[in-house]
Amino acid sequence: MARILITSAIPYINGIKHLGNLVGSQLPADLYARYQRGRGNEVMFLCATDEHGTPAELAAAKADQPVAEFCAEMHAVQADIARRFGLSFDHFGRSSSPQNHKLTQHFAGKLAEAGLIREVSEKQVYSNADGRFLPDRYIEGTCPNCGYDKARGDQCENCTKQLDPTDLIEPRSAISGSTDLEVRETKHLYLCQSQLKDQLDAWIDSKSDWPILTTSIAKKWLHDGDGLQDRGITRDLDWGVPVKKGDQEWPGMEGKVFYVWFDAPIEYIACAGEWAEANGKTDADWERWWRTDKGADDVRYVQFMGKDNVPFHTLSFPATILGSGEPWKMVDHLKSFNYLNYDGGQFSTSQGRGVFMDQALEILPADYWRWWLLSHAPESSDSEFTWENFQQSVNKDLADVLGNFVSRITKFCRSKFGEVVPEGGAYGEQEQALITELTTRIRAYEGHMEAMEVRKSAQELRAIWVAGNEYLQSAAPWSVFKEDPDRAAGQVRLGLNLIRLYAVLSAPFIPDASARMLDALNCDDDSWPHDVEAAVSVLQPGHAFTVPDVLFAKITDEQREEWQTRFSGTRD
Ligand code: B3M
Ligand code: ZN
Repeated sequence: MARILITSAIPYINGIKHLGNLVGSQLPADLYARYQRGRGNEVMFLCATDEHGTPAELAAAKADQPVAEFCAEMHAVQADIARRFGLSFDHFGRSSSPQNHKLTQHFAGKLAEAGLIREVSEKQVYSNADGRFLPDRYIEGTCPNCGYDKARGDQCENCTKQLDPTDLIEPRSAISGSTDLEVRETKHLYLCQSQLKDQLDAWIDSKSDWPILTTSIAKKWLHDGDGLQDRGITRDLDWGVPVKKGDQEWPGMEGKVFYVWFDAPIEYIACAGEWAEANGKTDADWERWWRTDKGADDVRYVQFMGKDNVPFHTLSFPATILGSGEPWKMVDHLKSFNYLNYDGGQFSTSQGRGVFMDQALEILPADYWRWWLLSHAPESSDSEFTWENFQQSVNKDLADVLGNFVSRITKFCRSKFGEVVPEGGAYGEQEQALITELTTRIRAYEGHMEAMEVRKSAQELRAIWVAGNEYLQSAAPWSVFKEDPDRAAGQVRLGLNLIRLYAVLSAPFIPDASARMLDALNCDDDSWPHDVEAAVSVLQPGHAFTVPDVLFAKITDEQREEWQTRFSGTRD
């Protein structure tokens, strides 16, 4: 049994995620986790909310809530939606957890001991009224370019000009509105990534099986221009992990927190500690996933993320781990995704454009979305969600191909033999041919799933469903029954067994429908079909079942048009 550690990029806390976010990390990670569990491997699948940084503070301010309270509430909301989408995390943690505070400070201490952190003096805007330094986007004023009076310190939203806070005319604090601002000198910590350049380069070179999308991004940051730059890892915010060296104070760093991108990936590790605490486990139980000196040397670690997150996972986070000099498990395979667009434009959280996870579930159950998103995952290039395409895939693949197969065979059986697997009828040549075809296809499906080729896996799965339909069409038990009921009984028995086979193979994509199929078959044997011949004989003559309700309803043109209109604008 292999041991597989899987993490998905951890979603920002600032709001409910859209379908583009979902398909770029959490959903394919879930597909892989479910598949590996289905194969009988030991899986640890971790995700969390990313709760620090300016976006969290701003979202809380907008919601008029203290940030800790906002994060706790939004975490519960995101956890609930994730559960309803069937995301089978072993733990859904929080980057604001005590475990992550401690581990982040631990890493900073180790990096400092290794001489990999330096202090830098910078000039920054201080608000006397607020008693704090202001990050760029907390400063507002009039744009020197277009005169817009709500331009932010980093950019003018009206004319898009990039700004420095000192460019603004009549700058004021976005928190209090105070104009009592001054420029002060302040110290920040920088992680000396440049010193780790050769080590990182060698590490990336050792990953010959990584997708080009991943390695090219890493190599670009390593080699382009002046090469890998040192990064500021502290910020002047209230909310975050306080800057400490292990459990020691850090002189000069009082009132500062670590930069969100420093602590967020560390949460992958801390999350395992949260999992242990939540489940009454010991430190050894989580360390066997993360410490190569404590059992993790035989773990395969796979990360899933959108392409914009690749630099942080191929350079910054590995720099933290390598620089610590400690034996932490590093990523073995990194699967990254392009973007999913929405109906001729982009999904946008800030503009509320597209379909968000909660809204999707108001319209249709998770499996409909899971199937469409995964079978159209933006792998080799960006892809696009359109309502026409969604309607077409759901109606064809799920309703016509899979749903219809299940309904036809169970109903035919009920009408001729009752709700039990019929006796008699040995499998003949046609059945053997189907078993041979399925064997080839299932091995191909496994290959694609192992390689995390999401679209190819979906295509192969669909072909497996189609093969069953074609068999049924040409075997035609409804005609055969009149002449040779015994042979028809064998065909029906095979058909019923195929439903079980499909339930097992399809579970990573459409877990609810799979469970309903097994339920209708009154069967809890969900073992993987290593031997297809044996797999289509699991349900024996005399085994009782029930005809399930319609597995997938078709999307009507009226529904499609209604949703198209409803989601054409922006949310809120
Ligand atoms: N929260 C960005 C994102 O959701 C960021 C990922 C962190 S992964 C450690 O795309
Ligand atoms: Zn402007």
